Amino acid sequence: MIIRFNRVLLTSESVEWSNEYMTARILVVDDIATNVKLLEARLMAEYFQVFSATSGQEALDICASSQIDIVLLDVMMPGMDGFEVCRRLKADPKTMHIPVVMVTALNEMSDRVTGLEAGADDFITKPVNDLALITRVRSLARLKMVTDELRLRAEAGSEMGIEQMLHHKDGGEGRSKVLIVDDRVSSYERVVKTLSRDHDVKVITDPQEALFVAAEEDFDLLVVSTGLENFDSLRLCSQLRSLNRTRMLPILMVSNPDEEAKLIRALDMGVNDYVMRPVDKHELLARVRTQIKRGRYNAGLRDSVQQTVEMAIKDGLTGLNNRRFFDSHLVTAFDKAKSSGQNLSVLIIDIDHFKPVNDTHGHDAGDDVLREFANRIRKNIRNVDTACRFGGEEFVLLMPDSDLDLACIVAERMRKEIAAHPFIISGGTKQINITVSVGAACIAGPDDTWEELMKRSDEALYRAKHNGRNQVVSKAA
Ligand code: GH3
Ligand code: MG
Ligand code: MG
Repeated sequence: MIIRFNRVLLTSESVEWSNEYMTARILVVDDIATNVKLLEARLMAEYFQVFSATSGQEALDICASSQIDIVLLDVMMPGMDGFEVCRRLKADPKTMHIPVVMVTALNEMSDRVTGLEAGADDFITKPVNDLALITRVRSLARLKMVTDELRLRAEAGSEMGIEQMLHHKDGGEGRSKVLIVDDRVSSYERVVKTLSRDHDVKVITDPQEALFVAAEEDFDLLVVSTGLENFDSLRLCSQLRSLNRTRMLPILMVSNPDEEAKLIRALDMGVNDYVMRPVDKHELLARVRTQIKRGRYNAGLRDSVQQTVEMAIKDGLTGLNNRRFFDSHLVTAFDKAKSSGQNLSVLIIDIDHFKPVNDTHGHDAGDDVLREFANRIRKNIRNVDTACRFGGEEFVLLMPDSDLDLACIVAERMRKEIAAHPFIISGGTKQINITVSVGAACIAGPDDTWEELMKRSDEALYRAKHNGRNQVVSKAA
C-alpha cells in the first residue's frame, strides 16, 4: 500500500488540494539504536523515506544539509537533549519550517509543555501507538507541502530571501483573534478563561453561524469542540476547509479520549491540531500559540506569492495589466472567440503628442497623465473587457463579444471623455488638454489570426494619426 497524500496546487489566490501519491522524508532521532530501528520499520512500511541520527548534533547537521520534511525527536539524549535540538532547529531560519514531533518516554505534562515551548509541533509518547504515529506524520507532511510550495513560489518572484521577506511579520506574539465553537458552557468555559488572558476570544454556540462568522471576520485560529450536541463537528470542519475564505484558517479540536477515530478523520480532513479533555491549561496555550504562529507564517508567504503574481502581470505605474499579460491573454481570448463563434474586438489607444508633455512639464507630469488616463479607461469599460498598458503611452483594450460597431462606439465615448476634461498635473497646480487616437478592429471569419487582428488595429491607429489625430479609425478585414 502506498500512503495517499494530497498534493498541493497553487493558483494566485488559493492553495488547493488534489489527490496524488506522495511520500515524505522523515528524520528519526534517538540515541538508542533499537528505538530508531523500531520507528524506521513502521514508517518504511508506510513507504516514508527514513533517515536516522543518534545524537542531537547529527540531527542538526542532517537537517542543515538535506531536505527533511519531518523530524521525530527523542527527548532524553546524552549531551544535547531533544528540547535543545528543537530550539536550535526553530531558531534557524533555514530549518524553522520543518515540523518537529517530540517523542517522550513519559506521559509527563511538563515534558509536553517544555517541548511545545521549545517550538515542537507535536509530541507522541513511547510506546508509540502506530495509528497515532502515522496519522500525525501524514498530517504534518501534508501541511509542510503547503508551506514548501508557498516558499518556492514566494522565493521565485523575489530577489530577497524568504526569511528576509517575512522578517517584519508578526511571529505569533501579541494578541490574536480566536473563535471558539462549542455549544456546552461546561466545556467551553475553561477554554475561554485560559485563552482570554492572551487573546481576543469569541464564542459561538451555533456551528452554522460560526461558519459565516469565520468566513467574514479575520480570525487567527478556530477552536472546535468535538462534543457539539446538535451538530457534527467534522461536518463543520469539512465546510471550513471547502470555503475559500476559511480554507487555510488553523483549526484546533478539543476532543475526548474515547473519540480517537473521529480525531483521526478530522486530522485527515486538514484539522491542524487537537487537545484532549480534561484540557491542560499550559498545553492548550502552547498549542494555540504554535498554530497561530504557523498560520501567520503561511499567510505571510501567501501574501508574497500574491504580490509576486501581481507584479508579473501588472503595470506598476497605472495598475493596468502589462504587455506580458496581454500577449498571453490575447491568444486565449482569440481562441475562445473563434471556437465559440463570438466576436472579439481590439482597440489600440495612443496618446497624441505625448512627448511634448514630458518635454514641457517634466516626466512626473507625464506620469500623472498616464495614471489619470488609465483611470478614465477603467471607468469606461465593462467587467469582461481587459485593459492593458501596451508600452509607453500606448494602451490596448480587448473586448469580448463585441462587433466593430460596438467597439467604435466605446472608442468614441472614450476619446470624447479624454478630450473634454483637462488632466490635472504637477500636484494640482496645472491642467493640460490631452487627446487620443484609436485604432479599432474585430475578429473576422474562421481564417483570421490574432496576429492579423492586431495588425489591422495597428494600421487603423496609423490612419487615425495620419488623418490628424484625436479620432477613431476602424479597419475591417
Ligand atoms: P504621437 O501623437 O505620434 O503618438 O506622438 P507622441 O509624442 O505621443 O509619441 P512618441 O512615440 O514620439 O513619444 C512617446 C513618448 O512617451 C516618449 C516617451 O518619453 C514617453 N513615455 C513613454 N513611457 C513613459 C512613461 O512611463 N512616463 C512618461 N512620463 N513618459 C513616457
Ligand atoms: Mg534517549
Ligand atoms: Mg503617442
